[in-house]
Amino acid sequence: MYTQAMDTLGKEAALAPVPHSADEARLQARFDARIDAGEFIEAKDWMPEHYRKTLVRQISQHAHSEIVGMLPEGNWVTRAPTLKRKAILLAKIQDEGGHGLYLYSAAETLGSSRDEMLDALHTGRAKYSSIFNYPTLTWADMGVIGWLVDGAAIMNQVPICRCSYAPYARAMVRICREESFHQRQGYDALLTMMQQGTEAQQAMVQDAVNRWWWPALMMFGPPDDQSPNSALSMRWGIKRISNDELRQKFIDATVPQAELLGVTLPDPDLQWNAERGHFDFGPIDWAEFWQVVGGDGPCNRERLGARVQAWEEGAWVREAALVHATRNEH
Ligand code: BYC
Repeated sequence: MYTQAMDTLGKEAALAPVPHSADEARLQARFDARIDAGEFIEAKDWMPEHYRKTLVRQISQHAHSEIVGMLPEGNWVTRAPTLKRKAILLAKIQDEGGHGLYLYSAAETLGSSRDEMLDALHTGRAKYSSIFNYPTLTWADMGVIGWLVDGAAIMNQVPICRCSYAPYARAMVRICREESFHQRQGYDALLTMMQQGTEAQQAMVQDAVNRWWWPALMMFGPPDDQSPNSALSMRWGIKRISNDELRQKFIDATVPQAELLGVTLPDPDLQWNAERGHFDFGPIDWAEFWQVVGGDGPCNRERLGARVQAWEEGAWVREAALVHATRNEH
């Protein structure tokens, strides 16, 4: 699997746009040398146009994921089982709003306005993580989102703290710290239900794990040999670890946690492979992934509809803020 992926990455890296002039070639060579030396790129530094575009795409999609990710959890704020769980859930959702703001700010340093990015989200041109197009049916889903979804997010995002684009890397440091709290609170909620709960509550946890396991594995993106953006993103130090490698690391870390929790993961092919030093796992339904990414998942319309409605209903706030800012100029 890995050899094939590396071959593909090599071929695609050759597709990097060629410089238009001798000047650009010189700047490009200097940029490549800085990347090779592990230096960070700042907003005012010269960068290839494709690097800028790739970053705006990834960072804005990441920001969209954070704010759309607030919606499935928002569904449970009024139904949290205790005051403590409600306070934790509210704090987590607020953190996610904050992550969205840091990330939109990081993308703005690349010359893309927040209005442009949000317009791309609202008109369906920009993606956000496939995971948030699944419904949250029971309270156990809040725990499983923390454990598996935030767990997958951390696995993917810790390497981004070393992303070559410094404003993104800096934003990720704080985000990852908060994500660790999110993951722990989810695991803690599930542990309480599994160890102190009724049989019905334990069954609810197992049902939530069954529904979220495969979509969580899809969060890491398509297999390396079907990932069109990976080659250049790896070359430029935007991505440090490939989609498949991160997915494998996540599975290896999560299986023992599931055992401790007392739940089974819904994959009959999941077993330790001593030769590879990793867990083997069954086939992922990539047709389902592409259907959800293409806008046709269980909750895509509902999620986008909620975002558009929030944008429209917030128009008066933006207008008032603009008028206030203009008055303060005088
Ligand atoms: N969902 O060439 P590839 C969180 C798209 S967690 C939807 O491998 P790339 C949170 C991809 O955009 C989630 N689309 O792409 C957690 C590309 O399409 P475009 C957010 C996906 O960018 C808890 C196409 O498929 N995390 O925030 O090299 C609570 C081909 O893929 C997905 C991040 O965004 C997907 N799962 O790698 C609240 C982390 N996977 O754009 C919030 C930063 C792939 O060419 N992002 N696609 O039209 C990344 O690390 C990378 O963008 C990815 C994809 C690994 C996700």
